[in-house]
Amino acid sequence: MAADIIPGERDLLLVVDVQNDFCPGGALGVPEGDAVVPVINRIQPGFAHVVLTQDWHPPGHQSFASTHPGHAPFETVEAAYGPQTLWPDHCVQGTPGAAFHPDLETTKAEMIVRKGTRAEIDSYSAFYENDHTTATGLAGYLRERDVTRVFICGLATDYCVHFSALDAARAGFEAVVIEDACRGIDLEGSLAAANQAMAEAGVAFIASAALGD
Ligand code: VGL
Ligand code: ZN
Repeated sequence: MAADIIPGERDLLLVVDVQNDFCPGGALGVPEGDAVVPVINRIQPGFAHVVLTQDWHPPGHQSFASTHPGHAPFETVEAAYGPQTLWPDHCVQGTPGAAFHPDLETTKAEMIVRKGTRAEIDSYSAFYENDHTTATGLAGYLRERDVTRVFICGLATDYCVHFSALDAARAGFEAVVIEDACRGIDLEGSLAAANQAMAEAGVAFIASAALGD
């Protein structure tokens, strides 16, 4: 089948959080999370630019249920910047759980964005921390490199992929989610809500088969 989309010099592949802790057996394992690895490896050579993100929390991070006595994972608490879902301890800086999945091709990446690095604030998006004002620097990087369209894949569809796609669109980039290169957590309908929010924000959805190789 002929490819519908041939990525060019102004396109970038953003690979979100393909880390051991988000794969089955990890601290916050996403169902079939590891299934994205061969898909992402297959499409990477078609992109001139690849950036990876890595969830990278210090011990005792604000998003960990263990930091909030009396609270359990997947409950919600009120943080200074709004509601915060509490997670099992995950992606602790320098631990094996925070490492990329061992089969993920990482040599092509031009940059790795680490996020959620400050103890007091979470960051789902690759662009802004959850206060929606503290920038990671990724938007500036993309503008300086003349990138206009961002293809997004990885984990989890309803959290870090979702918020990265919304912020990419808000920052003025074309945002395209590669659906079969993502998997979601789906906490209380979060996947359907995320898909709706992305569609309303003008995010496009494609299958990896639509990309030229
Ligand atoms: C993520 C929950 C907590 C993600 C990161 O990568 O989607 N989800 N930290
Ligand atoms: Zn996290």
